[in-house]
Amino acid sequence: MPAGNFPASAWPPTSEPDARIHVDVRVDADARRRSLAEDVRRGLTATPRRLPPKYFYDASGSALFDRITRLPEYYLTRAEQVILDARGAALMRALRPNDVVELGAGSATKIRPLLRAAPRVRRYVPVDVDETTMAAAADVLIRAFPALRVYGLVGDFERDLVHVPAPMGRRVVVFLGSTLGNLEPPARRRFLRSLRRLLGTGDHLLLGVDLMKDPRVLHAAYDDAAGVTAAFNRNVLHVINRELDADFLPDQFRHVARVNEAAKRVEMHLVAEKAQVVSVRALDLALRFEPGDDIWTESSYKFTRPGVETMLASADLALGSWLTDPDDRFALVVARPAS
Ligand code: AVJ
Repeated sequence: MPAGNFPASAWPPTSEPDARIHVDVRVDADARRRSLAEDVRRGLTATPRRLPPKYFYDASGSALFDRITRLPEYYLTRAEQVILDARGAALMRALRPNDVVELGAGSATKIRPLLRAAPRVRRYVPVDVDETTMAAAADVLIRAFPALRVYGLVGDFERDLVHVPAPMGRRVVVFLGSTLGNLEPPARRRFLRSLRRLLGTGDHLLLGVDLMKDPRVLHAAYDDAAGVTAAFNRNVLHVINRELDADFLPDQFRHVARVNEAAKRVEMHLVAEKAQVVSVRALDLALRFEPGDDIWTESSYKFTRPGVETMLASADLALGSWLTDPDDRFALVVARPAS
């Protein structure tokens, strides 16, 4: 490429922010620490003690989750990928989006083959809390798709969907990985209603959900033999130690995964093995734990087709297609506005 027409300072062009990438930061490290502080104070002074699962995902938590997705027991990611590989491209060709919004986009690897099958997509809107990962993903994507613009929204999908820009033509909102299952039913309904506001006539939602199944299979997926999920669970205590100047001894908490069949969810808990007093200095808070005391760190809800239909209806959404893997472990759901 000739550099002759550019002033020396504008070359090489890699030092310039690309005009096809725009990043809107709605939550920075400080805002995140404040919401962690509030959630830790509320959750750890309540009965039962609990912590929201979104704080697992700092750099080491995200790396641990990545390892989880490759564990033999953790079937979710592979089952979803089987469906995406077999049906994703045809689905995108049928939905013909111009605008793709992805919630919890991460490194945007699942979306690439879908974008390949949707040549009319002009804009990709990833929503994620991790700005660094998003910036790197945006860079890779605009190279792979020369006609694509990326409008990154750095934020919390439970709070910041109002900042998703107005649609640029026909829209598909993508929410994969059964992350929806981490929300308790009331929060899930609120979230789906705010998601519904992103959709108009002719737009669709592509949703990945893990299905209810044999409790032994579920239990193994959340209590793997190599102990990666245990480390992932304990990581939230490392996050609190670092961000809020606390002194949890994570190794003195036992990882417990419990299948609650009636509630159709897998719960993760951290159970104190020894008596301890933990100080959370940034909150001026002292917490006493006796052996057996429990912190409920995650619910991972498992779905059924009728359950999904009811849930969608409560957010004015209607089920379109229901695609599962050959073992019926996971479903890729296509939904559209019901009215
Ligand atoms: C990322 C929410 C889908 O609930 O299965 C993995 C997180 N927790 N192992 C899930 C998780 C324990 C995961 N999601």
